[in-house]
Amino acid sequence: MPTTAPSSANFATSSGSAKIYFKNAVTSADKSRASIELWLSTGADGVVSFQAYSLKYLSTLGAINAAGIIDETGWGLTKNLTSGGIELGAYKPESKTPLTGEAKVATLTFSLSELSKTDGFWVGFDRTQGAIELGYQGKQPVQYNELAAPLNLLSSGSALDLTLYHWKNHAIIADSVVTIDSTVPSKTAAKSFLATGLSDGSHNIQVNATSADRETAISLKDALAALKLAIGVDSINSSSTGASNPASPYQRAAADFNGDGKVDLKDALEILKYSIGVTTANTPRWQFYDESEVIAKGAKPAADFSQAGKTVSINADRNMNLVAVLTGDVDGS
Ligand SMILES: [Ca+2]
Ligand SMILES: [Ca+2]
Repeated sequence: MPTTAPSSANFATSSGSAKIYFKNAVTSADKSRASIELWLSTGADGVVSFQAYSLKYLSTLGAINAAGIIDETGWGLTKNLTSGGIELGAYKPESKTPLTGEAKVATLTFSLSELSKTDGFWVGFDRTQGAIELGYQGKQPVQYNELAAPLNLLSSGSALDLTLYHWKNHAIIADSVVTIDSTVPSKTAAKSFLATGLSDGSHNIQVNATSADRETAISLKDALAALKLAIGVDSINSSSTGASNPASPYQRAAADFNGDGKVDLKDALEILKYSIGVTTANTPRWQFYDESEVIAKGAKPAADFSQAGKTVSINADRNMNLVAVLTGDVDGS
């Protein structure tokens, strides 16, 4: 199960900044093995050496073994494993160029004992045990000896992978501002939002889109569609074919322009005003609904994740799809 990597430190270098951090912590399902990667973000200067004398793995029982430290950088990696501590040193061979960008320094792999599973197992930098040092070509090395709290690999929590898509054309929406318990999740290659290391229990998810395209999406057709819904005609003409189709729950949500929970003539009138450029009390707003919400016939979805967000219970890794609705854009054009 992946976790967050809270243990990291920033270095000020002569021409920028560098960072050392953990990522990609994985604990096997039976909690018998754990691994974590140590990464370096080099900043503007090329790094030629790396030394850490303060890397610790901590167990109340001392029943942990380091199964291996694997150098994947192409550099020589020296290592010294002591009881509960790991010293790492990496040096650039003459044939190699300085490290720039993001570089994986090492993968640390641990076998875990039965007892450590209940008592916990930690890996991190012990700030009392010495510095981390980054060496730069022709420049003074920089040191850092304060790091965030160690990472408990056995309390790694759950991951939430959140995908947002438009209700009509199913286009993925990736420019939204997503927060989970006030933390911004990372964006994946698939344009979803991934939060990891979530503890069991309730979490607040907020989604607020910043997407443009509001003016052009809202036209007279939307005002007419809202008008039909307001007078009880539960069908809407397709923006592309003109065919009359039953209104979808998301169209009802889009038609409630003033957000008072019902679709009436006030909404139709405001959408009409907006479409012709008259100032309105309400403006188009993106709303997001859980795809799995059960919606009664003729109703609209109720749980909007925009603004204050919604509370979701998370007890295992899960994917969640949220359907995006732009208020006022009733036909989804
Ligand atoms: Ca309304
Ligand atoms: Ca429209």
